[in-house]
Amino acid sequence: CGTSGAQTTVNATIRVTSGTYDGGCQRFNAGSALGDGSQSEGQLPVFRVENGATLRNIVIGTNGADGIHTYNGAVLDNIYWMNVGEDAMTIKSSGTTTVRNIEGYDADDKFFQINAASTLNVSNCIIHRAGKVLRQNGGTTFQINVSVDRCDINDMGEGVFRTDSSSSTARLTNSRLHDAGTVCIGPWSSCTQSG
Ligand code: DGU
Ligand code: CA
Ligand code: CA
Ligand code: CA
Repeated sequence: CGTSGAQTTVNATIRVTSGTYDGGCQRFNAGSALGDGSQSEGQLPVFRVENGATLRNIVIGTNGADGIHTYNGAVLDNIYWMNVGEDAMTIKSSGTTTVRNIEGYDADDKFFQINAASTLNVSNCIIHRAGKVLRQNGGTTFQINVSVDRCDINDMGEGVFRTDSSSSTARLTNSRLHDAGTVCIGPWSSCTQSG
């Protein structure tokens, strides 16, 4: 998807509860009812994807609000964030979230925010300008298992992976980093970079 697709304003979170929602590379801009894309907490997501459903071919425009939330697992494929809002994607409840073929810019703080014990597998991504690629919710000690493969990570203010949990694991493989800060921040049970 490029950034020149048809534009639509989203005034109520689009909920994807089964099957595949294919955005056809339209550009979805959050309306003010969802938030302003700043660092204020409590903004609403543009999309909420649940129960293993797939969200595909989406551009999130210059108001990203709270991005995409996943519940009980989800697949996100070919997503482009022109200007990440409060964060790009949040795992809200347990399950496996698979993210592939994504590109995102200008997350002031977090790109991926993980708020539940879960697995996140990311492949083929470009993340430019963020505080960090991933944050397990501050102060939480549940276990997450994260893999990031074949990504291009540029201009992180702080680093790549951050947790406060000594049971969580993270793996970064086959990726290119430039000004990406510290790869592993916090007491990860295991956190590795290879390839
Ligand atoms: O603990 O949960 O920043 O999901 C406080 C809150 C806060 C979250 C998180 C998020 O950490 O709102 O964006
Ligand atoms: Ca936040
Ligand atoms: Ca931003
Ligand atoms: Ca958020």
